[in-house]
Amino acid sequence: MKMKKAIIGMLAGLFLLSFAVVSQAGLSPNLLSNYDFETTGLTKIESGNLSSGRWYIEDYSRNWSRDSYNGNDYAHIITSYSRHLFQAVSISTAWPGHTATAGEVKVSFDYQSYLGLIFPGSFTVTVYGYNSQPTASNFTNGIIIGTITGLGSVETWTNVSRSFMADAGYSWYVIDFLSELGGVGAGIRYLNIDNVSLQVTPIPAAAWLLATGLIGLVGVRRRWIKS
Ligand SMILES: [Ca+2]
Repeated sequence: MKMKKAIIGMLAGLFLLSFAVVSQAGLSPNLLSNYDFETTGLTKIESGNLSSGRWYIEDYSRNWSRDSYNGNDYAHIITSYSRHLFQAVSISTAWPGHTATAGEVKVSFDYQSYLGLIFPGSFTVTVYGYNSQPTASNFTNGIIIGTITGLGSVETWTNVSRSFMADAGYSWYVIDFLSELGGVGAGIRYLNIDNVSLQVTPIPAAAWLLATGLIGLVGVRRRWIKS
């Protein structure tokens, strides 16, 4: 009897532990590639599927580009037009062995800008979730997980960090920066973006296996007690 109680206690403990592992997995590492813009340029979007981990821009003359100051590279735009800078991320590619689940999605980035004094502009950051690979024609048609608006002009680099709740775990995410800089006559309007991160709540594959395995063990134990 003592033995049986000890085994039951041990199984219960492991069972609770497995759920603790699943629920306390925390946020993933940064899923974005070239998040600091130091390594590769920005790709002009074409038709077809978007590749995971690449910064895309549309095919315009006045557009986002990679700029540099004092040895630091960043994404830069100087225009009064609406222009997208975005990256698509496949969870399975960006972090093998993990699946994003319903829960926290965290965005962080640094920016520096002059958005216009007479006709002040703005920029918007949106995170989308997708259940399949996004394409060049639907990169802003995903399920909106969160939007950041109302960011003003800042002379010095400033960090913005926000967390959103996703209603489901998506297989793909898109983070999109949309410039809407101030109107003509408002002086020089520019926006710089650097050090972007996107993190999601993960479930490690090992934790799932442990949890399902232990559910199976509890079933065995029940049969053992009955007999
Ligand atoms: Ca940088």
